[in-house]
Amino acid sequence: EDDGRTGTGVITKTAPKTKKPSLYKVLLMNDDYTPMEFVVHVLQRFFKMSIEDATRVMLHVHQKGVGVCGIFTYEVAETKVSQVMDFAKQHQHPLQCTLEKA
Ligand code: TYC
Repeated sequence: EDDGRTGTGVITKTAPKTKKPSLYKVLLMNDDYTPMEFVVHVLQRFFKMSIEDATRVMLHVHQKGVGVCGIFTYEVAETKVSQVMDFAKQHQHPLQCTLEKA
């Protein structure tokens, strides 16, 4: 600050606030009924994965029970979860997708 009058004020510069947004993992859960091809399609459609990456992630979830589809800001992660859940529901598959703080 500077009082603009006497010219004796101390000038203090504060660093610009550049708060990094918190990141969230979008998780896919395994189940016994959703077809493997449907899960691969979901990963390609909503997470822009190649067929090779989508197949890898799908098989990981199938074998381990859960897997990470991607890491995003809260708003993007929440949108992905909604899109996947809506799409699964439309096709009457019990596929579950959730988010978790990274
Ligand atoms: N376990 C399912 C099957 O055998 C395939 C599957 C994989 C389902 C991943 C959900 O998130 C999932 N048809």
